[in-house]
Amino acid sequence: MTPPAEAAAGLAAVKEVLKQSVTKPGLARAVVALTNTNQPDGFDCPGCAWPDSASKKHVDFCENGAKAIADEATRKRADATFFKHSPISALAGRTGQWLNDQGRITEPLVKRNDSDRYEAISWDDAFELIGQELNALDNPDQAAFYTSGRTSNEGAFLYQLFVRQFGTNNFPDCSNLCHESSGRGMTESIGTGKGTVHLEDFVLADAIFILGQNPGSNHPRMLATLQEAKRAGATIVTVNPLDEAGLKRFKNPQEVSGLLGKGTKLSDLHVPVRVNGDVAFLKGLCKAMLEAELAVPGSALDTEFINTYTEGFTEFAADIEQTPWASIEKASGVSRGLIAEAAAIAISAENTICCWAMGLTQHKNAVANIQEVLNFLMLRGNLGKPGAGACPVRGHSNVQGDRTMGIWERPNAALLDALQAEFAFDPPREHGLDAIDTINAMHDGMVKVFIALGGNFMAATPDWPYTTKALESCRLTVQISTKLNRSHTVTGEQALILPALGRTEIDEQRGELQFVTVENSMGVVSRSEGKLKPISDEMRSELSIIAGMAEATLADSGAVKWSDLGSRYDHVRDHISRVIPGFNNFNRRIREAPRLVLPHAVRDERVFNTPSGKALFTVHNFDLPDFPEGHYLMMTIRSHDQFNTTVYSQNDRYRGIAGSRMVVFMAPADIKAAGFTDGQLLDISSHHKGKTRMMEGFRLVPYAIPRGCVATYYPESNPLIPLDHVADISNTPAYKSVEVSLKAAS
Ligand SMILES: Nc1nc2c(c(=O)[nH]1)N[C@H]1C(S)=C(S)[C@@H](COP(=O)(O)OP(=O)(O)OC[C@H]3O[C@@H](n4cnc5c(=O)[nH]c(N)nc54)[C@H](O)[C@@H]3O)O[C@H]1N2
Ligand SMILES: Nc1nc2c(c(=O)[nH]1)N[C@H]1C(S)=C(S)[C@@H](COP(=O)(O)OP(=O)(O)OC[C@H]3O[C@@H](n4cnc5c(=O)[nH]c(N)nc54)[C@H](O)[C@@H]3O)O[C@H]1N2
Ligand SMILES: [Mo]
Repeated sequence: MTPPAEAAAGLAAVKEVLKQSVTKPGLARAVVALTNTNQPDGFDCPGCAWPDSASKKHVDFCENGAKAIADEATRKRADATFFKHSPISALAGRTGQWLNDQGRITEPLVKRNDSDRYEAISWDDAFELIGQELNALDNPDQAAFYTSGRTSNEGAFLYQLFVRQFGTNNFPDCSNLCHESSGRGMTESIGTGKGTVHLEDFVLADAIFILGQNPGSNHPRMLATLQEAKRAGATIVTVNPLDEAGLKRFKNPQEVSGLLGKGTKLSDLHVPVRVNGDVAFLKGLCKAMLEAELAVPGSALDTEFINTYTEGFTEFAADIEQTPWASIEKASGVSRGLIAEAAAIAISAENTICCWAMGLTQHKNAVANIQEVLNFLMLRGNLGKPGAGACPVRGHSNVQGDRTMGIWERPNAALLDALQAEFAFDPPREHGLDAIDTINAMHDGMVKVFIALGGNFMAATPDWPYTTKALESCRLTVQISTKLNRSHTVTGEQALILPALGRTEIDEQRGELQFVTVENSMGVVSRSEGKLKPISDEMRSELSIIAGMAEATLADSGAVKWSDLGSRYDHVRDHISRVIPGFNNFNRRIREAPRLVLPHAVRDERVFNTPSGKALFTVHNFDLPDFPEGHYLMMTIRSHDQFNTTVYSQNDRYRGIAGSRMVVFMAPADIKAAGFTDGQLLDISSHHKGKTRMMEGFRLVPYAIPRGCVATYYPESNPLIPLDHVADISNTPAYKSVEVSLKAAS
């Protein structure tokens, strides 16, 4: 434990890039990879979904993008020989970090009935097994098809076509675990689930509120955008239980002053909200603005916008008026004075952007969080004008595109009609299972085949013992993966691992180089073409794997020749251009210009596609924290050295942690009150609906976090997360609102 950092990036980031690049892919491969990252003729960084810079830069990657690339570009191989010597039961005892460190999966593998080992299998036999098992089901709804957010647009489109032709909408995906609450809240309030800003809006913003997001670690390229915005005069407010280093100062590694100087101050006002205190805080913010308007009419609200474009304001204002300051302060943990300071910044700003991520979306009342952000923005007309808007910052690099392409368990009729017209089949109309419902369905024997296009479903989801049992109840589990992870150690009766090419790799099909496309967090589509030679000839592209599974399961039909679609991505794009809105003439346009901007009704035209055609003010209540003595609210967060379940090291540089991720952050005053000592080993129990889950061995770290709140790292603490503790409406696990108690390790 050392004191937390006061600034992000700088020389330390450059050193880390070099270290990772030399040790994993080697310098030569690393140079090819990094000079092609986020370049028009190169590939999209497989890290986060923050947009590339519009102006051409020679270097457009960050420390953590470089880590993700090095991790994929490694020359190390987990091949059949490795698996021969590694029974699955032994792998199950290893850490996620160790599993990932074994290298790339380089050939298809099978675990047969009653075997404890993976062994090599040919691609044809693997596809045949999948086809047989899928076709042996009583009905298509007995299979579920997971997607993680690295899949390309073309891969996602082909996958949903396969699955819908097979006959189900069971599409659990990482969105269900991530920004689902944003999508649901935004769609109801403003008629779109996508963010309403562009990268170019940031330099036009007067105020930027960043809520529940840690861009220094999870979207480091965003810091350069914030730096530009600051230089253009923006004021930044951060709302977060932790005063994250990355939001304090930024040392831009691409500027001499960033490497050697103090860097740029980013946050002007930090609001240390209690975990899950955001509804109360945002209501306080709105209350202060309404009070200012009452005192001096015309001073704080954009009444013209409210009257022309919204409905529900009267009920909203009445509810805010009735909400006492005392309960706002108590539930948010923020003083009225500090709320007033934040409100003053909002009122003096002509244009305000709100950015948010998992700190808002992973709570029981997460949809309410998002809708309160929209209420706040609407008060001053901050939707559909330059320099202002809602910016849900997406996680995986193509998670937004996967949804656009139809990876959704609740497809709308327009998509299904378009698929029907294009491919002449009857797509299933009933909604399918999301991630949490899939786990329950597997557990109860309703789903028997589980196929995952990327990701690490088992480790990313709550309640590992329950999820393990669910996966083990399947007849067949299939993981299409680049790297070994915990999900490969938890199998159905039979299991397959199918090795996929990654973003960084050359994808040649029938002698022709292929490229794919991705959509960033701001609705801009760009092409991505890998440049590295794959380390094994046995790895296949996601599209060709999907086509192989489909061909073995379904026959070709008039419009669909699977092997053609799996090897000619232009043909997939032709279908996309006719099925998905905004993609007309896709092949031509994506070749003519490096970026294709998708239309967006709110941003482009101030049109709100809600049933009434107006943006909706919504009313939400909040609970006062009322845990029994000795209980705390736990959030689970990412370190600086991981990408989701892929852990690169045991360190978290900005928070001053080295050597272990099994730590629990707690306020010094709470440590004292509980009679604990710094560095002590604790056991943590979570409590939900009468059920207790316990984990041993967390080291206690005193940290500046609001009282009554604690933090641990994801995914290590996922066994503590109750599966049935989810967000209302969006069904996203409340990973950041877990009631826990702590006791000295026995
Ligand atoms: N390097 C790297 N990049 C990543 C990822 C990664 O793991 N590593 N993951 C990718 C993915 S899929 C995603 S979704 C994003 C995640 O990006 P983030 O959302 O930034 O990640 P988290 O660490 O989950 O937590 C976000 C922040 O929310 C705060 N927080 C927690 N609870 C609350 C609350 O109740 N209220 C408020 N206001 N704040 C709260 C935490 O203190 C933390 O700073 O990043 C993406 N990019
Ligand atoms: N407690 C807690 N749990 C959480 C969260 C949290 O904040 N707290 N966050 C949630 C969020 S926001 C998310 S998005 C999920 C993430 O859930 P997932 O997306 O399921 O998990 P990842 O860790 O990103 O998946 C990593 C694996 O993907 C595979 N992979 C990587 N690249 C590729 C590729 O190009 N193709 C293929 N086919 N496979 C590839 C590799 O085998 C790697 O091991 O976790 C969720 N779980
Ligand atoms: Mo995510």
